[in-house]
Amino acid sequence: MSLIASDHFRIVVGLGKSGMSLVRFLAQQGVSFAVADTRDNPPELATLRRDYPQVDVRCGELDVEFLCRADELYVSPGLALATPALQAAAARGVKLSGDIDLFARNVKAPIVAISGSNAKSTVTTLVGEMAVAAGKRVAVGGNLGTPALDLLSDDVELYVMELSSFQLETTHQLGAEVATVLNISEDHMDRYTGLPAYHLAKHRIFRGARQVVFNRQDALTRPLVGEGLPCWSFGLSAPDFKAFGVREEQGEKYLAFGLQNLMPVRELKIRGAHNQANALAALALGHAVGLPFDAMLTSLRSFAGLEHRCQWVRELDGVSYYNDSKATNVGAALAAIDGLGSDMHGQLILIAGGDGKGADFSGLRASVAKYCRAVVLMGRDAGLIADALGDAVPLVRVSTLDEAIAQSRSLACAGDAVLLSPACASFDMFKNYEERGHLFARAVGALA
Ligand code: UMA
Ligand code: ADP
Repeated sequence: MSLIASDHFRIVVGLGKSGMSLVRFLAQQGVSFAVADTRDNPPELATLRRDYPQVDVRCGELDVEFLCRADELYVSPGLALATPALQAAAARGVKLSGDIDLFARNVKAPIVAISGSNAKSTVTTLVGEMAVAAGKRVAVGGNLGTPALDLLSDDVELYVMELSSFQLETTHQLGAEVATVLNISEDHMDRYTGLPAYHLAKHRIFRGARQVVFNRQDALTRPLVGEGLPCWSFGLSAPDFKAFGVREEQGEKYLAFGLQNLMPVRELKIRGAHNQANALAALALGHAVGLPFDAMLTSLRSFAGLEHRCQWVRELDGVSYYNDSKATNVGAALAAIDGLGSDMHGQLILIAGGDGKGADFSGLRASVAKYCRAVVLMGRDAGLIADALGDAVPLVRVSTLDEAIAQSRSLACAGDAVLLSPACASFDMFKNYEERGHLFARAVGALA
């Protein structure tokens, strides 16, 4: 039975992937709704017209009077809630929600909910693989891959959901079995008034949660929840009771839970200290929903990481090349620089730059000075990064990715690594971070 009122009128605002999943869900529920999108030709328009020709769809500038016909607007994550037409509708009593809120109202199995500035996709995928290894019928998606509403099924025993701050802004009550914010660092500052607003959006993930997982090395991830709620922590320090961490014994480092050593860190295929933290977070989340350690450790031993996340591409002339195109903010690039830099003998040639989304790049300076031989800068905000790095290391400005690779190659010495970890979104030069990563991997693969 759906928990959706049949006498209400709804408007789906935004006709991208999540908007189209809302359309499918609402149509299946047999309730009345319309669609609006600020774009003249939104990505799913043809599909909507083909599959749901009866649905009223308005493209172009949002019409407040039209929006106010609805009791509730389901706003796409790509559209800022600060959009004046949405605010005008809200001021007139229209409720603003999103696909995750509707998902939460209709879901029948426990949810593992994962947010954070970085590592969401890695941890979400890992927990999903752990659940599969444990024999669970699991659905994995959200901000990653399949939109939440498309995953709803009576067969599913566990949902593992990656949730972005944009999705959480429109989620009133999630009710996850376990929820986490993995880490918080500046991102999407073009959509938020500052870090506090971004932090508030992320922490909505804890609404109605029955258990929480937090990062004890990042105070901003700790929820303000009432006493009595089970809390599990993870971090790279040695673990205490109900905590996951790294313990060193006789020169061997172990992933550990409380007093129990679970497996040697060297058995992980994913590289860098940041990935040890990710493995521990996944263990904590899996443990909270009752996944057995055996199955979880089997998954950890075989998980080779996701494409474009500190992905090893090749070695040439003693220099390794890594594709970390998914590092679209400063925190992610820092994790890659620190994680790889501390794990190798040579130095890094960092390729960075792109659309900085209003970020402050000064946080890169200390790690760049410590681990980089040089930085090659490209893209729209190359100048801002150059200003923030100052004279920490030699800087080279280029205008194409191919030039960046050629320059990096000539700067690198045997034992070094060339790391594409831009600290920026890609949209100024590429379709998306995947295209940037693929072009990098292809060009590096072609070097003779
Ligand atoms: N847009 C308009 N007018 C509208 C609606 C959208 O101009 O009326 C534009 C916006 O510039 C926006 C773009 O369209 O950036 C896409 O927005 P959308 O809401 O149509 O996006 P969807 O296709 O529904 O995809 C969304 C998520 N996109 C965003 O949050 C921007 C996808 O996350 C997610 O996979 C998908 O729902 C399914 O749940 C992508 C993403 O980039 C991967 N997420 C950000 C991130 O990971 O950093 C948060
Ligand atoms: P998200 O889905 O949050 O963007 P991903 O798993 O796709 O996260 O990883 C994005 C980027 O974050 C990668 O480029 C990776 O180098 C970086 N990263 C991975 N783990 C961590 C971590 N624990 N802390 C900070 N950055 C990380």
